[in-house]
Amino acid sequence: MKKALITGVTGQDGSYLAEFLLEKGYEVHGIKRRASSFNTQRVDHVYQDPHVENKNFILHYGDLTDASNLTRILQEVQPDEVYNLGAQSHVAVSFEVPEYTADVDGIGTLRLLEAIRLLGMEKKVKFYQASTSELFGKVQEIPQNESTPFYPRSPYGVAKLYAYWIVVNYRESYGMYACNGILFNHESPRRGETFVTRKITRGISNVAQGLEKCLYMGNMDALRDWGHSRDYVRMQWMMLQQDAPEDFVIATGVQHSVRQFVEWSANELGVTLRFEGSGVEEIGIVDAIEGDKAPALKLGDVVVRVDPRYFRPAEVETLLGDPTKAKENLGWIPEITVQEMCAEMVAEDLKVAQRHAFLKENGYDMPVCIEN
Ligand code: NDP
Ligand code: GDR
Repeated sequence: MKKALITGVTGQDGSYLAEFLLEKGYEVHGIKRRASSFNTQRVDHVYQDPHVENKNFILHYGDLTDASNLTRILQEVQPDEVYNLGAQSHVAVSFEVPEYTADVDGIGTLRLLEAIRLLGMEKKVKFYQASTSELFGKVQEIPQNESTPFYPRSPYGVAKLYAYWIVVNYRESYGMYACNGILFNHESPRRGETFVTRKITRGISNVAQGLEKCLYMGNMDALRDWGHSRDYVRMQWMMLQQDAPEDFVIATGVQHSVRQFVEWSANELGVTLRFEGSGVEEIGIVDAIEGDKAPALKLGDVVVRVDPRYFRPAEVETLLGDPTKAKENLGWIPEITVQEMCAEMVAEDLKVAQRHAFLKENGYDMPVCIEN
């Protein structure tokens, strides 16, 4: 039985990757952080009672800032494959915690690689690094592929640039099977609530259910190449099944604006609301339909206001990936379209909003967290 170790197992990708590897018959080990409240919601469905024999999903407390902890876990687990998905992954937040972001996302990668090397495991372990399209930042060519020059635009992007190069360096210096997946944005119903797609699907669902008054947005003109996390974790595994390590761009090759994503979500929700028999007028909404870029949002659907507090000190305006190498060399093709993904996300968030609204109507008012 192959063993995998996943940092960031409690995150969006970590949870889908754990499911995927368990289905493939792996013994999966994950590193979770100690938190003051439960933080394993995304993997609770694959959690196994620690009292059960022959478990194949095992969580370890740990942190990418703690080298001795990483060394001990690696020694204990003796993994065949290590997936380094752990990170302070929010670009806007990285401007507020730049040093921590550098420590976890940049030096954390070095700590893991160095622990593997010091334990003499560098010829045995295959290492996957969660690199990012944020490396391209202020893009130098369109679309971006494996040879496009990097120009990161945030402390997050710069930290991930260090991680990218240290992975290349350990591959070249020590012959490690180590590779970078340069992944473009990928989302799902498990996406963190403050990334833009989830903020939209959750926010509009809440507004529709009367739980919030308005959706406040930042730069609605930003362009992204969005895929589904489930498709992208498959590719993370595929990258480690080759004879030789290589870096790959993982993207759909299709680009849309944030505004477009708002429009799809509203349209998805509009259908659902009419189906439920509660007229869109009851949502009591709209306003930010601006200029000739106006989306097909209907007046009365949903209030969307632009709030400059969500602008970033330096913005990545446009990202569009060229996944030709992944398609040709590995036969990887994304199966879920961005529209299908949006529909899935809206459906999940609407269910949650409906539960909250039901409880509220029946006197059990639960606060809805609107931090974004
Ligand atoms: P998430 O933010 O959902 O998950 C990040 C994970 O890292 C969480 O499990 C988090 O733990 C953990 N983590 C945070 N800080 C530390 C730390 N100090 N030590 C150990 N673990 C830590 O991210 P995604 O799942 O979306 O992304 C996975 C990886 O892929 C990240 O490295 C991200 O930067 C990168 N990436 C993501 C893309 C995307 O579009 N999703 C695109 C390209 C790259 P906790 O749950 O406790 O917070
Ligand atoms: P990104 O994702 O920065 O690309 O990083 P995010 O969803 O946060 O932003 C995408 C674009 O939307 C614009 N935007 C807003 N973003 C947020 N979060 N909130 C808003 O209200 C808002 N309004 C507009 C942003 O300015 C941006 O242009 C994600 C993360 O998963 C990284 O870890 C990963 O490396 C990259 O994707 C690829």
